[in-house]
Amino acid sequence: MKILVGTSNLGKIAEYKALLQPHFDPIPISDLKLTLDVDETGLTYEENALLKLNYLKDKSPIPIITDDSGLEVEELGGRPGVHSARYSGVNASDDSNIEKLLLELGNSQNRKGKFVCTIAYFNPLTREDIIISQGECAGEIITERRGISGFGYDPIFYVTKFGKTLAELSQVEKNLISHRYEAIRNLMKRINI
Ligand code: ITT
Repeated sequence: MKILVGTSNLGKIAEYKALLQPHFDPIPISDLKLTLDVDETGLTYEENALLKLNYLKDKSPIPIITDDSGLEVEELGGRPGVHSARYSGVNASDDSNIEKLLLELGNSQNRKGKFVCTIAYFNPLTREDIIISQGECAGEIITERRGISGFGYDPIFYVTKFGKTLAELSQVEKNLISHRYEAIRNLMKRINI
């Protein structure tokens, strides 16, 4: 079954392509000539995932998933959190976001952090209730970038179990442990796949 992956983030699209197969055939919004013009004004991941879902809900003839995700750093009281994408300003890049985070964290000893992903799912064919699912991935923020794969904060997010940052893992390895993987797994259970 086809599924619309409601994101304009190319890194997320690549991961969802792998995570959703073989159960779903993931379709990017550009294939349906759609864009995601949504102001992410929500205070929680769920609110933002729902803002994106509701924007696409009546435009898509096929099931849709949207997500809102972010990095929560313990020492920073959970920041950047829902503001992760635009942490360093409206024209933020992955690089400028990392730069700001490393500056803020400085030499702090507590470098624990976690990625959180909240998915919203709706099937316009059955019109059953929207399903929300969540996943998390724990790690530590290192002081320098390592690795080139993935996206966002991956180069500074160290996963003890692998002894590597997420950007040093292959996509297959990241997809075995990531917050997005866990959220998808929880979603699949809810829709009996
Ligand atoms: P869409 O709203 O179009 O989906 P976005 O990038 O704005 O794209 P979010 O609002 O959910 O998406 O922001 C998530 C940000 O959190 C993302 O831009 C990264 O900076 C960070 N992030 C989320 N998941 C990540 C991951 O797996 N690896 C690294 N950084 C991640």
